[in-house]
Amino acid sequence: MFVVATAGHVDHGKSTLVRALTGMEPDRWAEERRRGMTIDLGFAWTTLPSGGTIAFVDVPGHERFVPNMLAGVGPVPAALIVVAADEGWMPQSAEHLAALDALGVAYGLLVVTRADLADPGPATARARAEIGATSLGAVEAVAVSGRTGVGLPELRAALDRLSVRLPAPTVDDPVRLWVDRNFTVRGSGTVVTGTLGAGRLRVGDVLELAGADEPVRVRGLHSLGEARPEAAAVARVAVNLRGTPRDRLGRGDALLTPGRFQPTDLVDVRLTGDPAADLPATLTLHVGSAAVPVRVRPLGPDTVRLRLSRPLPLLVGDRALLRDPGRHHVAGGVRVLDVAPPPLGRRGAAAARAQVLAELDGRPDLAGELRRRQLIRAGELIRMGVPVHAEPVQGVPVYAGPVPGGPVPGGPVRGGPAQGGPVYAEPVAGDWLADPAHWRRLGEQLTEEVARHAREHPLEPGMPVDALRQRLALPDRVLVEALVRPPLRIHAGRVGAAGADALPEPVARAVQRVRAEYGDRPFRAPEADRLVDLGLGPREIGAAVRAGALLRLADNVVLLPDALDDAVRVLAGLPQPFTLSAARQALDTTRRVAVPLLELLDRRGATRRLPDDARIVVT
Ligand SMILES: Nc1nc2c(ncn2[C@@H]2O[C@H](COP(=O)(O)OP(=O)(O)OP(=O)(O)O)[C@@H](O)[C@H]2O)c(=O)[nH]1
Ligand SMILES: [Mg+2]
Repeated sequence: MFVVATAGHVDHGKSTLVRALTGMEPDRWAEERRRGMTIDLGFAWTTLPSGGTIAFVDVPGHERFVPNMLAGVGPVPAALIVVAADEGWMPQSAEHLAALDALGVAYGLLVVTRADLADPGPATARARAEIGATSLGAVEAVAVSGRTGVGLPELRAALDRLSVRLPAPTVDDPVRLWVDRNFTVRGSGTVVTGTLGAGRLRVGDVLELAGADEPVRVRGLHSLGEARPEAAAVARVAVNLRGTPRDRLGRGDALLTPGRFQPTDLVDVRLTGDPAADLPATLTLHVGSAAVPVRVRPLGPDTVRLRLSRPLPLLVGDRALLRDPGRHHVAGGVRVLDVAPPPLGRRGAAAARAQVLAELDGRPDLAGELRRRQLIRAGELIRMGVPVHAEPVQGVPVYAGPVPGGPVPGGPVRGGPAQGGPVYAEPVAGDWLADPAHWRRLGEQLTEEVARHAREHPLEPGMPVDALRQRLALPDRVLVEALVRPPLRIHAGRVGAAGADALPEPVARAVQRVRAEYGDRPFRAPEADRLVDLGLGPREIGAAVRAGALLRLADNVVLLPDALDDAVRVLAGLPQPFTLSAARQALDTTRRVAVPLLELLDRRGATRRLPDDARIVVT
């Protein structure tokens, strides 16, 4: 199917033309028919000589209804510009053309109507000149009369030629269906209609409604008046939603493929065309079928920041237009450069931002986004309209990880030039992507932080991962873990040099002294004041225990680590079972050591305590 919107001044014969071509009535309302004037969008379709189907979105020409006109043309890629031979170029001819130009519409035809009333020559010449200066460029022109039917066969043939020039629709792209109408069908519930510009809809699909938390489910689909299991772009569609009340959505809302869009109320854009130097501070942004008041903050010569009064599911590269509703004037076209721009807090930030924006053209650029954002989740980039799988990126290796938001359309998830598949940026951890230079710097910073921590806390076995995450201002622990490279390693939630749990020099010396003094009476523990003399406080003892250099039986009761095995050997030589007193004498020690030592052996299963408090060695 091929969808085309009409455009042109009031009463120039747009609806008459659609009626003549399709045999259908585009003016749906009684009031429209009574007043002989289109107020809201109309829809009709027919078959072309080639056999292809064409659907029309018929728009109102009256200046009061320009917002309705914009909701109709917003999602449609081709236009039928209608000019009456007897009236010629008029104000809304100009305003509609300016809107098409602002939206970047590149395909169209000029139809000079009412050719039975006047020579179509002058109107054709003027309109051609005006259209030639816009995104539409040189267009074919056909003179017709809706009254006599003259020129209609030529127009049908011209529409066929236009349809084959249109770019092939991207049916694998995510769906963003801008709603242009909603109504209720008895027995079925809420139905919304729109022009499906990309992607594919199926009965049973679950979609997101931008701005609402709950998903919506496609209960039924109609296209060209018939129920269908599936509709692929480009198409006019009517979508029956299961369980969604009609007042939940209307014109300007969008139905979305889940996980592929992130509604935003702050965007940086480039003004296209001939933007006025003194743009009003408040304008209306028209995109898709939506019209949203925005606050305009100038940044560079042709770049501005827009604060939307409600979030819209916008993508980098989207075309839109700004209109001054008071002055009936298209203030300019808009190309979205950034849908998640940084705040402009500090002094000079706006000027710096203008410089960044000067480099952007609205084409998604993965390497550039990574350079500017340094660290970002792949899913977030995809939701901005920046594919992480499109182009080989200089200096960014092949991505072999999962792509969030479901399978990537148009190719396998694993790929690379060797397999002829798409090329991906490689996540550094999870689905985090990093600018390679930034990632290298973070690695260096981590090494420095760990070294500094080791100097300042020599008794600790490395720096806690969470402390590192905070020092490096990283949003996720997995990033810290991914940055750790040998000789550093992660052990028990800390990052340190392998052997960072080895003993600091003074502690090692103190342990050496214990060994020298107590080696020949291994079950005698140094008294508390002796430990103090040796410089073994609780922290030093903790470090020595972690390093396996001392064995802690209780507070301030430590033995050399081999004492445990020796004790079992000695106790096994006693008549079984044996008492605490027998054990104490055999080990040549005091109750201070014997009690916790036997309890430790019990816990380890080397000895067992009997009901009468005697013990046996478990063999
Ligand atoms: N003689 C003659 N009259 C025409 C022709 N086309 C349209 N008209 C008349 O012009 C008037 C306006 O036609 P419409 O088709 O309603 O014009 P429109 O462009 O749809 O108007 P809006 O939707 O209000 O912008 C009607 O009275 C039509 O009968 C034509 O080719 N020849
Ligand atoms: Mg009309």
